[in-house]
Amino acid sequence: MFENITKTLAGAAAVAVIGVTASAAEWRGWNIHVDGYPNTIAMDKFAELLPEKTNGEITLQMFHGGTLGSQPDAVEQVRAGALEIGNFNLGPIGPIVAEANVVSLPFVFKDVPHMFRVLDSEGGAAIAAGMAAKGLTPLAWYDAGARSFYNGDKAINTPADVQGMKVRVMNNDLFTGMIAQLGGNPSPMAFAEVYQALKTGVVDGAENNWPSYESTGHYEVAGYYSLSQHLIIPECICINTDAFNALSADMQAAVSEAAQESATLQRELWAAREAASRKAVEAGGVVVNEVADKAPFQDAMGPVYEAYFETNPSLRPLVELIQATE
Ligand code: GTR
Repeated sequence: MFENITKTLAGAAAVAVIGVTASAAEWRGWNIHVDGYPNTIAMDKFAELLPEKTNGEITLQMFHGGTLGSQPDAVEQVRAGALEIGNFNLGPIGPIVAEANVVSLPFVFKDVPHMFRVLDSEGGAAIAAGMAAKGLTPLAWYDAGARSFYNGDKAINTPADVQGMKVRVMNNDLFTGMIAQLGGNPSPMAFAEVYQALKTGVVDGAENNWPSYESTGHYEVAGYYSLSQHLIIPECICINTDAFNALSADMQAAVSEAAQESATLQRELWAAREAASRKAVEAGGVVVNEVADKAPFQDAMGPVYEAYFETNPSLRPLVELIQATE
């Protein structure tokens, strides 16, 4: 009798445990940025909203500061389902998803509002579908501003100023092509290695937006920031496609809503941080150089576009759609 009760209790406990593990998903998320960065705060907000909106069925533990690996590695981990969530820049996704690579064509967007108008249109839908098919479903888009060149010893005003310079870029043939067309030597490298590379002269320069230039301390070792604004690349909150597809329609809606709210917050924080970062680096002695004429940089990008169209002939209409979007 006693033995039976014990068995029954043990069985009930086992069912309860199975019940909990089967319904509650514990996700893990990757982010490259430090504390206080807009994306870090917004990803924490996403992690806070998920259990609220899913009745505790989904929780997310965020790993900030790139502690779970470099961005190209993390992209692969989310694709494979080893991680569920990542805040990714679309630059390193381009080599995997041809549609997503359009946003990494230099000067393809006029400005950030233009980029968001495209993302909210059928162009964005095509990019999102391409990503989802490769295992990375974008839930919402983050702002990453415009990227400009910085280096240690001179302002950059024309492509001739880039001649012979070794410039760090993110992993993507479009970026190596871009630097090569300006006469420089491209050096693809993980984000975490750039500070040391600039400091020791392994590279002469790099390129990024105001907040990353500041948060990484790159401005301390590369004090000329030239506003070329050659790349405007969005970022995503991305989820492993299988993990997303396994959710009920209600849960998918809840997760998407949490991501949208996170993105709204990120974009507000981003606008404030861009201004604050510029002010901070200027106070730190950075020489900011307004590039008076960007046309020579744009004109030099012809071969980069041609190479892209040669590899991806079917994506010409997507690029034309972006260029035709007001
Ligand atoms: C930042 C971006 C990161 C990473 C980094 C880089 O602006 O937010 O995701 O792509 O640039 O240059 O590697």
